[in-house]
Amino acid sequence: MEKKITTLVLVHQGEKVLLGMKKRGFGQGRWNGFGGKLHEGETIEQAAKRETFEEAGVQVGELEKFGVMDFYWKNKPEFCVEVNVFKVRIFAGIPTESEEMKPQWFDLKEIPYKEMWQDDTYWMPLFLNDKKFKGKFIFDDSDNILEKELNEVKEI
Ligand code: 6U4
Repeated sequence: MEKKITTLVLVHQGEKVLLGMKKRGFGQGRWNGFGGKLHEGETIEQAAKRETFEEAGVQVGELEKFGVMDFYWKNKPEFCVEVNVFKVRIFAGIPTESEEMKPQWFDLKEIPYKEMWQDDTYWMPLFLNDKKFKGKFIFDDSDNILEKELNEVKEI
């Protein structure tokens, strides 16, 4: 099994959330939080902070872990992406476009689900209501969801 451990950071302040348009690589063309793979020797939290700074130019405060999900593709059964989702409420700096991401604030009523990973439709409402979750999703070759499992949990 080839498992890719990744991080995903969403800055959530009151009625708005900071997302970034992914300009290249995995998930290109979709709005998402900031994050990526771990560098050698890094903890998941260190990687989450580093990626958020590299991609959006902001230094984040305390990270709260909100979810862990495993993503599989039906035609690539040996491959799995684990996404560790964090919420950040405090940050320093001005969100700034990078080579990888174009950051933008979204009102909670205007989250662009049609231009996001399909799984976001399911877990984002939990996340925005401060609920923690664990999940597993299986996609087809076009990243449409074939199977899903998503559960609210007390602790991650
Ligand atoms: P590099 O090393 O820059 O080529 P890149 O192609 O940018 O990597 P990666 O793997 O570092 O991508 O990061 C992928 C990002 O996408 C992580 O923040 C996790 C996130 N992600 C992956 N699958 C997702 C999914 N189904 N739903 C979601 N986020 C996902 O909301």
